[in-house]
Amino acid sequence: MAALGENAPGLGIGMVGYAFMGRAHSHAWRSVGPFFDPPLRPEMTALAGRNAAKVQGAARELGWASTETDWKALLRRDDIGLIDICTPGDGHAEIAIAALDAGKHVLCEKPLANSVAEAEAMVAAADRARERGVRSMVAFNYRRVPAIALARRLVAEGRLGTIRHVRAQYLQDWLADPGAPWTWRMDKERAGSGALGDIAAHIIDTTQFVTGQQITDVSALLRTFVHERPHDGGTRPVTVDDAALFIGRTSGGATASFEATRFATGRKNSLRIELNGSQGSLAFDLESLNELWFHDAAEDSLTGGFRRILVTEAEHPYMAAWWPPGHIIGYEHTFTHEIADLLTAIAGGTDPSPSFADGLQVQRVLAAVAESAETGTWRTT
Ligand code: SOE
Repeated sequence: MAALGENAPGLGIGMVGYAFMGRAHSHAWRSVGPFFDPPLRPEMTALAGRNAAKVQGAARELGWASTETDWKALLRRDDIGLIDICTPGDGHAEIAIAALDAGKHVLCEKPLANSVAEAEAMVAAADRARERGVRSMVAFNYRRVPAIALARRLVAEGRLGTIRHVRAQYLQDWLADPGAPWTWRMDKERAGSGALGDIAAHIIDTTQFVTGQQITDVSALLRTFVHERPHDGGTRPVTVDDAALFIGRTSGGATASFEATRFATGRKNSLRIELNGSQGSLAFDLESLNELWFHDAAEDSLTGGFRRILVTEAEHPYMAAWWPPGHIIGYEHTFTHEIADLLTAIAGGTDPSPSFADGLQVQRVLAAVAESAETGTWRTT
């Protein structure tokens, strides 16, 4: 009997970067075949990074067959058909545009870029490439949490009626200690922004994905609590926000509030979203990612109320590929789902989602939030 995926055509992958996201993506490239039997068989062909010794070590550890010290070398290789960009934001536009123009499919980490202008140039490159059958996707992995995909389905089926409120938060605490070291994530040049681009971008995308509506205008507050952090025996300035708060309206007439912070002591990676509609509500927290809470307003008040859906049934999005009901999954699986969907779209000749255009829409919201915080006025996206 043929092993799963044995007859599927191969697709060589070249990945740039091997830190946190590179490790998460490597795990997904390794696990997608056995569990999803995708129509293209990914080959972990080459890993790129500037430091030869470090990139070779990372390739051995993560399962990549070869290495390059210049990402441009990946684009010249015939055995590579897709570039996976896991660098800080300041590298996204240059690498993605060059890769698409070289005829390579692209998967790019979020946020799509460090500015709207860069994101627009990336969308233009994606449009040019699409005409040649070359595809692109921005990696908002939380769309692929089964409970979040289920929430979108329930909203689309009208189970909530008209959405009136969205309440979205992304709470972390890894910077609450002023002694926590400086990293590139605190540098505006490299990261674009702080909590705003890193984690508010996720709740913006999640809101737009689940509701099927766009955020149209915002009023915002950005705050930096710690202005310098330890680095190389001295300190370095923090040039980004530590927390981003904003309210907004959506294209479907809902009101929305957003809070993203790295200073919520005790909250480690809590992406929460609650929707209240005319016929019901939904609530989710990433720290309990196998659960979706649902309230059906039609139920009688004696026994009605929020009830927990354990999102592990074969009928639930993505779950048929994994374990029997009740056998929960985790953070890393969201990346496997993302890559399974990407490979299916490429093989089927369709556009994967979220597209670079979706990434640009998120970028416009990020820019509107930054402008609103600076000017103290409402801004449209
Ligand atoms: C760091 O804040 C970070 O790793 C983000 O960059 C990721 O996108 C998020 O999934 C978890 O937190």
